[in-house]
This record gives sequence, structure tokens and C-alpha cells, in this order.
Amino acid sequence: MIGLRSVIKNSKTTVNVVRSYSTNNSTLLNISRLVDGYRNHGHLAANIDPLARMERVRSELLNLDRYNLNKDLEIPSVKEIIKLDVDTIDEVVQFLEKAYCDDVTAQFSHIESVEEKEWLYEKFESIQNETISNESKVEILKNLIKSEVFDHFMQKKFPTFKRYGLEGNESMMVSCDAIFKESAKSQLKNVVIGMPHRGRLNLLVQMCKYPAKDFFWKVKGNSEFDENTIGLGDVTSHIAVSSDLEFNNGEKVHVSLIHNPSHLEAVDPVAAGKTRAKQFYEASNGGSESLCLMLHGDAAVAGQGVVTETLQLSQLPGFTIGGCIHVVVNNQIGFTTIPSNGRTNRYSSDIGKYIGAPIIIVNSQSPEQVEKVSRLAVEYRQRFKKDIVIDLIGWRKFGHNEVDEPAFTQPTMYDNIRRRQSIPQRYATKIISEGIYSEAELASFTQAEKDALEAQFQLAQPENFKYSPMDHLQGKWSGLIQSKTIQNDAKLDTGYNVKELEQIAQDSVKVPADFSVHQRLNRSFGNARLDKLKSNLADWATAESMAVGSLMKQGYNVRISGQDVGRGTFSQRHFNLHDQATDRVYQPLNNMGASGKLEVVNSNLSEFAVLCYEYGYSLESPKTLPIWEAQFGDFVNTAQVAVDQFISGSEAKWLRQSSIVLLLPHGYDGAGPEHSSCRIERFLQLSDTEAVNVRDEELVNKETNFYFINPSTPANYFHALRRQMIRNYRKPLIVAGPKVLLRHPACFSPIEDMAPGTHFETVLSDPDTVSNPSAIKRVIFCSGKIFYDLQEERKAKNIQDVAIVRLEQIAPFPYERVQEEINRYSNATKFAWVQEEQQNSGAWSFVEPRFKQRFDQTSNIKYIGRPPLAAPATGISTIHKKETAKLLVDAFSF
Ligand SMILES: Cc1ncc(C[n+]2csc(CCOP(=O)(O)OP(=O)(O)O)c2C)c(N)n1
Ligand SMILES: [Mg+2]
Repeated sequence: MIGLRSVIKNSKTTVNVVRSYSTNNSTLLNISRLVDGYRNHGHLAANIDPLARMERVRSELLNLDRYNLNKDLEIPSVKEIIKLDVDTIDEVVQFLEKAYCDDVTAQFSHIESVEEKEWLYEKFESIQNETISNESKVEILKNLIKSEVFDHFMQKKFPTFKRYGLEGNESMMVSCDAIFKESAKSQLKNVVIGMPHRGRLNLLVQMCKYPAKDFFWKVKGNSEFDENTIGLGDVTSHIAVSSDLEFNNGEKVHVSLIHNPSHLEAVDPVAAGKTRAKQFYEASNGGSESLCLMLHGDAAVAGQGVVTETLQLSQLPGFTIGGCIHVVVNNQIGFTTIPSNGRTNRYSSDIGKYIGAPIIIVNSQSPEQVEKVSRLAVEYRQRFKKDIVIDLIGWRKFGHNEVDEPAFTQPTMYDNIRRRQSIPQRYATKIISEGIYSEAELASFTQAEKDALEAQFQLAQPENFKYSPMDHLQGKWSGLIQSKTIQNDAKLDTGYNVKELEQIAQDSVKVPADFSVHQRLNRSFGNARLDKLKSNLADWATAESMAVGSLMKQGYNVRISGQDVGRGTFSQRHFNLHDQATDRVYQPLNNMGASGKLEVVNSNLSEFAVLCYEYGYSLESPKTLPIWEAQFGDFVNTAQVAVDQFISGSEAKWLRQSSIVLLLPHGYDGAGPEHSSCRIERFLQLSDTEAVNVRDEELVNKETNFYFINPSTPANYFHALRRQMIRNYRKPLIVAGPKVLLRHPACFSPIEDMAPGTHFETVLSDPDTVSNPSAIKRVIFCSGKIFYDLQEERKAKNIQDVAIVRLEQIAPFPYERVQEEINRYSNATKFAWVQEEQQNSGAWSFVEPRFKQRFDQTSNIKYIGRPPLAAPATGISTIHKKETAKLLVDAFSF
């Protein structure tokens, strides 16, 4: 008895698989070893590179001698090893050669699950015997020709335009078409696509139905937005489309090719996040209706770390999307970089091994194989709900773009490429020779495609052009507006019924009778919250629970994600409670009868992918408040691309609104250089709120790309969160969040401050001086937690003539409220901005020109804070203490 036993173990399942062969025939054992040789090493010898530049190695594990086998040997049935009815070794070898060493091959040996592996071997090996109908062959050809016609048309009409053509890898279109069709067949309703530049325009116009006339209009240098729509716009290779595809058999699928920035692979987690949000809102709510498809370049997928960060999310509870299909559009070059300089691995697609994903590698010159493996990919994803990778190896006909000369750097490669027949023409020759399609039919189809593009081109002439309807603020987003001025919500009522708020606060710490919370937590958190409620006071975490809970009661969903957010970095939040006997997790806010849902996602240790993911999540529906929290604010810098490319400019570039909230713990409390600063100055530099040197009221009330706040009270934080959803538009919100204020004895808000009729205060008046402003000679403006230190210092020194005014919102700058405060202290002659950050950091560089140029009284406003420093803070606690003491002395000595 030959037995193979293995245990598949992962965090979700443990499966014992016992496979036994019913014979002890040693020939069968040897055949089994030969089969393993092909399955594990056959790919090294495969004919997958159309340029024949990749080294092909015949592993000795493919030699019959090694297994005491020879071609003429009579063999028993091999059906238990491979699905094959044969009598000779020769037939076995031919079968395996075709399966693994020809124009398509696979790597499955790294997969842990025996069940998956066996399914994949059987399916993949049988592909070679699968016939493709004549009708499908014609479809394949048509997709290839459509791509080629498009590239040629663009080359002719716009010879200097950088279109990142698909010539040399047109099979990408075949792959996408097969994935879409198979998705429709498998009851999938949506495909969300994240992809880079290569072939994007072909897919956009020739398959995903972006109106060609609007596309040509844009290529000519015009806006993609109609006259009534405000926006910066983006380059053509970043444009998105969302449309219904219907196939010949009547099946349909909705495809969303989402916007991407140039920053390669950054769109991957965005696509995944959007897919997850779609799945959340699906009728079935099981994630079975939406698929994520990611296309990658061969150089980018191997080089960019965000790819591995994204792959790592694929099976995590708060992130899984039931498997993503990855297609590497591999032209064996990245700009001028050849594979030997671009990666350590043999294949770009080896990244799939990182998560045990099946990898199928196919010669792009064999579009029928491309079609088959693409269908298989959908089948695998549907069955196992996991990622799968297809590596499509072709070439790139021109330089990185069509105006680059590739032979400067790749002379022999391009000598080879120049002499090649195109993939569409090669395939046309094949199916014409098979008698499936005629020369005349090909000519007529090609001409019809050209004519169709020409007709659209004519519609893009200025005298003919009319925009197709804009697609933003449709569907789930209908009813929302593009906000025109920041004044819309200056006093937006975001209060909530006090009784209900108290109830939410109580419910937020309530657990079932059989649930045991850690005793210390019960005292310091649960009971402490209830005690404070008796005095109608809420601390930061309570206000957060009340904001989240009240939104849920109003039907909004809230998703909070980030490292350890369930508990909170500072052990302040406790949205998840853990039973001390069983580890069971209980979420009080999800058990208080609200119609909205709270999703608490303790993320893996990633910022870049996770923040992009949450941004992607936010794009799907305005009914979810997506919150991402950095463990400490400084860690947001590893997600800089998410901020720069998506959060800051997505509405301006793409008309895509997002209500994402970034919670970034910030504050100088002696924690050292890395845990003190979320780099307020960097966010403020990204704000487009207005030009500082103008006094025109209209310009001051300009639209803004996001809100940056540094709230100092729980109530204000409460309003800021609620404002995100109560508005009739969506904007990202960046919060310089608290650390010491979470437990500061003075940092409580009366619940009345959250009652109906209350709102987010962009500026907080000085509670101690507001009643007697005439005594005030000097005014300090500040922001954040330093207010409490200043207030204490003033009290300790019994200073009577200084007012301390807090800017709770820094961008957009609250001009009107600042003016009111300046006016209030009409006897004040001296003004200072006090911050704990160093001078080259914090809000100073943003507020300075505004104070100096907008208001006469503050034209000489003084800076009081740390001097410029190379790092945000000192790591030496004695120095920190001295600096803080000096700061407080300086603050009252101007
Ligand atoms: C993060 C990032 N770094 C660098 C670039 C500049 N760049 C644009 S395309 C490209 C080469 C991409 O090669 P590959 O991924 O193989 O795609 P291909 O253009 O060959 O389809 C580079 C380096 C970029 N867009 N993004
Ligand atoms: Mg490439």
C-alpha cells in the first residue's frame, strides 16, 4: 500500500487528507514520482516566453532513467495519479509535457492544502484536452483585433501621445473577457478592477465601454468633466469607468475599472477595499456577488512592497474578499529594466507563493490557453475563495511609451521584437487556416472596428461634441452634492438626543450575564464611564462611543480599522470586550438594537495597504463612516501615498468623494522623536483651502479637499465624527488625535455639549476670560492639548490679562470665528501663536501667513514654541521636561 498522508493546517481549517493508492506496484510509485517531477519542475522547461529569452532548464527530475522507467514499459492504470487512460509511459510523458512544458505551465507545489492542490492538478492538466468552440475562437480573435485596431488608430491619430499600448500582450483582453464571462456565468454581479497604465486605454474603451468620443475629446487636451462639474481632472491613463457588460448568451456583469494614480500597485488595496464594501452591501451579504481583479505590470508587481502588504490582507477576517484574481501583464521589461535587474525570483508571479496562491504562467502568444486558464482562475476563486495569479508573458512593441526608443537600452530584445508578427495577426492566421474564419471576415471586422472608432473620433470634433452624462454622485451616492463652499456646514447641527446618548454610553459597556470582562477593565473602564455619566460628563472614549453609536442608530454603518483598534493603542476604546474564561469577543455597540453595523477591524501591521484599503472601502457608499487609526500618528508616514495620491486629491482629480477619517495620535508628552508628531505641517501643506494673500471673502470661503482638526474636547470630537455623515457631501477628515487627553482630569465634556442644536466648534473661546474680555491685553492662539497646560500655568501664575483661544479646526482656516475672537478682545495688543511642536513643524507655517495677512491686529503675531529641530522631539526625558517648562514660561512672557 502506497500512502500519502498530509495535514493541511491554517488558521481557519484543519483538514486531514489520506490518499492511498490501491496497489503497491513499484512502477506506479515511480510514475507518481515522475508526475511530481513535472508538477514541481516542469515549468522550468516550459515554452512560456514568446521571445525565447528566458532560460529553459530541463530538470533531471523529468528524466525517465531516474525512475527506472522507459518509454516501452507496460504500465498499470495511472488514473489514481493523473486523469488519463493510457497504456504506455510515452503517453504519460506526452501528457505531462503538454501540461507543464509547453505554452502554459503552473506552480502549485507551494500550496498547503492537499484538497486544493489535487483539484488544481486535475483541472489544470485537463485543460490541454479541453476544446474551444469555433464561436469562442472567433470571440478571442475579435478581442485581439479590437485591441490592435485601437492601438493602430491611436498611433495614427495621436502619434506623440503616450498611450502605453498593449501591442505584444493583447491577450490581456482575452483574459479579461474570459474572466468577465466566467464571472457572469458563476452568478457574480460585479468585477472591481484595479490596474496600471499598460493596456488600460484598450480595456477602458474597447471592452469596458468608456465612450470613445469622450475619450478622444480628453486625449485632445479637453476636460473629462462637463461644463457643470468642477474638477482638476487627471491624465487619460488614470480615468475610470463603470458599466454593465452583456454577453451573447444574455448573461451580464457590472465592471468597475477604478481610478488609479501613477504610483504603481497603490491601487491594489483600494480595489480590494472597494470590493469588500460592495460585498458588505450585497443582497446576499455573503461576498459572493463581487470579484476583485487586479492587473499588474511585471516590474511593479515584483518591486512594490504594497503588493505583499495587499496579499497579506487576503485571508484576514476584516479584509478578506473571497479571493482576488491577479493577472500579471508581463512584457518582460519595466521602463528600461530587464527582469534580471528587476527581481530576485525567476517569475514576477512568484509573489503569489507568499500567500500560497496558485500560479499559472502562460505564453501570451497562445490566446486560447490564456482564455482557458482565465476561466479556470474564476472557477478556483469561486470554489476556494482565495487569490490566484496568472502570469501572461508577452512583449512590449515600443518603448515604455510610444515616443521612447527602446533600442537605446534593449538592442537585441528589440531586434527580436521588431521582426515578430503581432499576436492578433498570428492568431488570425491560425484560425483562418483552421477554416473557422475567412480572410474576408477578418478584413470586414477590422474595417468595422476602425469605422466605429472613426465615427466616435468625428463626434469628438468641437462642432459635434457633447459630453456623455457624468457618472459621479449616482447610485448609492445620489442625493449628495459636490460641496461648493466651506461655509455649508460651519454650524451644521450634529447634536443628538441627550437621553439616547446616555443610553448609548451605558449600552457601550454592557455585557451579557454570562460574559466576564477583566475585573480591572470593569472598574477602570466600564464603571468609570457609568460614574462619570452620573455627573453628565463624557471622556474622549465615551464621546467616541456616543458618536459611533448615534450614527449607527441613524442607520449609518461604521468601520474602524487599524492596528489594535478594538482595544485602542492607549487601552481607551474597548469596542471589543474579551470574555476572561473563553476569549469570546463581544461588541456592545453591535448589541444595542441599532440598524447600522459597526465593524471593528484589528488590522495587520501595515499602514500603506490598510489605509488604501479603507479609502477604497469609503468609495463604495456614503452610508458607511470608515475610520482608520494609526497606532501613533507618525506611522501614517509609511502610508504617504495613500494620503498624497488618494485622500488629498481624489475628489478634485476624479470626482470621487470619501468620508474617511484618519485618527492620528499626536502630542508632545515625552514619548520621543517617533511617537510625538503626526506631522501636522504635511497635511496642512496638502490643503487647498485658499490662497493666503487674498482678502476676498469669496475666495476665503472656497471649497476644500479635506478637513484637518486638532480637537481638544470630547464633545468636539463627537461632532467632528458625526459631521462626516450628517453633511450632504463627503470629505476626508484628518484628526490630530489625543494621547494624554484620553485621561486628562480636565478633559471631559458635559453631555449637553452634544445635545440637539450643538455643532462642531471650529474655534473654542477661552472659557475663563470670555465673560470679562476687556481685561485682556494679550491673546494666545493655540491648538490641541497644549491648551490645558497653558490654562494650568496661567492659573498657577495668577495671570489675568491673557486669553487662550483654541483653533480646533486648522484647515479650512476658521477665518470668521478667529475674527470674532480678535474682536472680542478689543483691548488686546499682543498676539502669539503657541505650539508645542518645533518651529519647522506643527500648524505654524500654515497659520502664520493667515494671521499676518488676514487680520490687522495679528499682523505681528509672535511664534512661541520649540526651535526648528531635525526630528520631531528629543528622546531624552530631562531635556523634554526643560523644553516644556521653558515653553510655558515663554508663552506668558511676550
Ligand atoms: C511607484 C512607482 N515608481 C516608479 C514609477 C515610474 N514608472 C512608471 S511605469 C514604470 C515601469 C513599469 O514596469 P512594469 O510594471 O513592468 O509595467 P509595464 O510598463 O512594463 O507594463 C516605472 C518605473 C511609477 N509609476 N510608480
Ligand atoms: Mg513590464
